[in-house]
Amino acid sequence: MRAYYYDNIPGDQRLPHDYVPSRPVAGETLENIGVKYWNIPVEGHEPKVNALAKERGYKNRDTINVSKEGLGDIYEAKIKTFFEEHMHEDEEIRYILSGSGFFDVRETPSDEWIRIAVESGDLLVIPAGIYHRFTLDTANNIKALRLFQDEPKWVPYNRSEQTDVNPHRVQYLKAIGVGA
Ligand code: KMT
Ligand code: NI
Repeated sequence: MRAYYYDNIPGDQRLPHDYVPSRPVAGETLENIGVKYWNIPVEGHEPKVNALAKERGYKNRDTINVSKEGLGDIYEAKIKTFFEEHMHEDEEIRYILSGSGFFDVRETPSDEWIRIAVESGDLLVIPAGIYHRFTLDTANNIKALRLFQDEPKWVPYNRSEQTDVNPHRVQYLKAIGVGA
């Protein structure tokens, strides 16, 4: 995992978009915005992932293969929706089994994008209420375990005036010490 501020230069979302020189983001900064991270080597990962899932109450899981081969007809549409800025009312938990990609999370109150480059062995928890998006990188494939607290549901709410007042968003801001 490597985190840095996204340069916001228009162009291919799959490119790194690292500033020159790079503006790295420290683990503490991610912690402050509620993003959690572990590295669990893929070889022999199961007991460790299971223990973490138990401890944090992740009762359900599935795997997703984001690639042309893995998604077939819905590939282009999925790539588009993954990259729309959105939030969820639950945590988004991803353990990367192979491949790589970028999760972008909004830092508040700066409203800057922080790009988190993930690869196999990375386990990322994106808190409920944070604005974020996902893209493949130029290698064009990632396989991930998706863990869920409850039913395997995944409802993205695209950022809008409504999501700004969504109770999960408001609660998130309160939890990170921003806003009321
Ligand atoms: C998501 O929710 O954005 C995804 O599932 C993206 C693929 S998981 C690496
Ligand atoms: Ni999401």
